[in-house]
Amino acid sequence: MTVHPTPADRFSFGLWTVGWPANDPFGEPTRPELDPVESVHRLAELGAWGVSFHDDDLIPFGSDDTVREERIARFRKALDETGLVVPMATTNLFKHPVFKDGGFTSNDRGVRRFALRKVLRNVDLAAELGATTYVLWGGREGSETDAAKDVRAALDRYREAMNTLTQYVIDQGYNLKFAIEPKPNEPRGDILLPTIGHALGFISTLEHEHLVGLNPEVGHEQMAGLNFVHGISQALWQDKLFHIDLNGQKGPRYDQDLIFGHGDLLSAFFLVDLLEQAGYDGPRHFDYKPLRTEDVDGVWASAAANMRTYLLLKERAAAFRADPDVQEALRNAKVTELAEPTLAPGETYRELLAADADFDPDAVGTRGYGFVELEQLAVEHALGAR
Ligand SMILES: [Mn+2]
Repeated sequence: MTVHPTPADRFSFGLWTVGWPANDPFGEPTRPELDPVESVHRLAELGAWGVSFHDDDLIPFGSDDTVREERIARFRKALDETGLVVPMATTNLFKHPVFKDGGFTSNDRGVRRFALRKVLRNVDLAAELGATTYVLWGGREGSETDAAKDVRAALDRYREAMNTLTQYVIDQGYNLKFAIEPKPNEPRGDILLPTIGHALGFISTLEHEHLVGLNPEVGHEQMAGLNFVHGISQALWQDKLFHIDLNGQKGPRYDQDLIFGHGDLLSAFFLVDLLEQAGYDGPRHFDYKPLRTEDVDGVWASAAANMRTYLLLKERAAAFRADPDVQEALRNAKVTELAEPTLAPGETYRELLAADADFDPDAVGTRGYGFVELEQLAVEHALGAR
């Protein structure tokens, strides 16, 4: 099937994804470093719409102002030449040894102050480049030992950081929202705000709650054995899906960052179905790692594979929804009946209690729901068999 990504599909990639030189904890890089300018041009040629970055992806840590301005100017020129946009930016608060006990929640107050300054500085650049989402992945915010981290105090400091950042954005008049990216572990033994649910609970305690949402990643929830489609559904339900990281993962193990769909394919099918049905209009952002076995050509093949897989699943999900057999199966399974309120308009709990005689639990208990037939229809559409 021919599918061609276009900017209207709103596909975006982190500079650190295609640019990963494939070093891992056990081995050296297998590919050369990529120039961000080259990445911008190649992604645009492949039909991508946007590119995102950590401050350090663009401007090496510790650069002086001259180098900083020169790097930004080159990047901006590449954006102008290609029409690629910057929908999102983020901060590297995990690579330098200073962040070994975290950024916003390091036990060392001086580190916390340094981390906040690093984020504030890059928030200015993000706004300057037109980003509307600022992602915070707190990979080092956590611990390996319960003795060494007062988690309640750490959450106080996390909240203090978020309140400071949102106040800054309000005072500067930036059109920028923050998106927290949960992850259960890796690189820390246990990371704070480990799942979508933990992060949603935390966000509800913030001063400027409306400016803070989520950037959930497929693999991160699946590392915790959780259902990503359910998590995204709740994030959408609470109007907190500000951004999304698409990739693949094979169950609870290390963070694999596979190509989207190269993990749990059926979950990917239902995820695309959900995003398209719900009218999610944010970036379809890929946060993956091209396999360490691949050369530079393989990097671009993998970038294209992410977008192609999304578009194929989108086409398959649309066929699933349009199939009259599916629509009938959805009705038989009472999926559509769930949208009907449990109480009638104006009905009171007294009337509800009095309605006891209308319902025969034994008779209703014998009825099958037909969920298997419905799921099989989904599998057959996903396989292109219908
Ligand atoms: Mn990941």
